[in-house]
Amino acid sequence: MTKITIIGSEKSGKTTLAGKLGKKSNVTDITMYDYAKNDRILTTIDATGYPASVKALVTALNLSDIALLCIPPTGLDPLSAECIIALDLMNYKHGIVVLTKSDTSYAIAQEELQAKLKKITAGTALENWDYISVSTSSFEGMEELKELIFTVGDRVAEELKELDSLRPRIYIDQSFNVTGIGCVVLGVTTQGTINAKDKMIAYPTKKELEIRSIQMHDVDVKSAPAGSRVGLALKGIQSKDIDRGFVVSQEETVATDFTMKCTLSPLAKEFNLGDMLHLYVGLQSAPVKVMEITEGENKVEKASPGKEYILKLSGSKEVAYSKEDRFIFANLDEKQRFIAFGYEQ
Ligand SMILES: Nc1nc2c(ncn2[C@@H]2O[C@H](COP(=O)(O)OP(=O)(O)O)[C@@H](O)[C@H]2O)c(=O)[nH]1
Ligand SMILES: [Mg+2]
Repeated sequence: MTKITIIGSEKSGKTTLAGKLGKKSNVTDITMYDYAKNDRILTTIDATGYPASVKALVTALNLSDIALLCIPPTGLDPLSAECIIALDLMNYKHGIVVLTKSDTSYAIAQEELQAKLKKITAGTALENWDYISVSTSSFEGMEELKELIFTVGDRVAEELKELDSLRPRIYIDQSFNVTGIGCVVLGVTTQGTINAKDKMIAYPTKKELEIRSIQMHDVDVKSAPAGSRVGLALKGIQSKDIDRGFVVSQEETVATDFTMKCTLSPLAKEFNLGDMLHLYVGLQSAPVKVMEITEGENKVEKASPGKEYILKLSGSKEVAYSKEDRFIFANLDEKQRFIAFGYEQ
């Protein structure tokens, strides 16, 4: 099972490409496309809510293992630059840079674009990503792209195996009521193995539940390993009590205020004490106010690009997370919105 997200700037060919990789299944601010052939299952997400919504981008990426960054022949623009900064702050390890609309360009120009992008992304999370030129009009590169996705997918599958034995966690992205079955949720097991009859808890509200049954790609299964996209019928909870962003797990921390060790992107704008930021963890987001900024031993008034700080942040929305979760921060008032990553202290 391979899960990818297609991102990039507007009109870079994302939606057209997603439509060539699978069958459209549901639409919110992220649109999913499914493909299944033999033992190859691919879920493609088009982060349709982006660029209006930063959350749509982070949600899509956190539901996937591989990112496809689409760059058209016109090259980088502020939105694709913002995507690169987001991927780097998320330390997004697996991805492919897709040079789209190759039918409207020349081989030499594509080579130059690739060289330029390699230079720009040196030292970032995108450093070792593969590059491929594709056209959804002439179909150039389309078969190679599918092969490449599954090759990278095999690498991801190996890594996910190591997460099987950890305690199970599921990021929930949809919940609804099915007549005769009850509460059904869709989501991704980010670590651990889940089994039918497992008793778990929905965070942040801490409601107990039991997994009645598990489906993977519409097929009933008894258990699902780390990295699976699953549909779960749940017992003991109603669909109105669980929503996008919830974490189903056995133990999470729930908080509204945070003390975070944060690293600002070198490409971020500075921010000040008292500013409102947005934090993102898993599929959740929350506005938080910067209450204290500490640099080394000293309390300071502002945080500057490329530096590390301890931040005290205060919000009012409950967020569920675990110690090892990487938080991403955005300042929605800036043009380039992604500014930092951090870990709870
Ligand atoms: N010539 C050419 N046009 C393309 C290709 N892919 C997409 N387009 C066109 O580019 C425009 C934007 O595509 P779309 O998929 O909506 O881009 P998005 O905004 O990134 O989702 C549309 O008019 C597409 O028909 C391609 O490979 N070749
Ligand atoms: Mg689109």
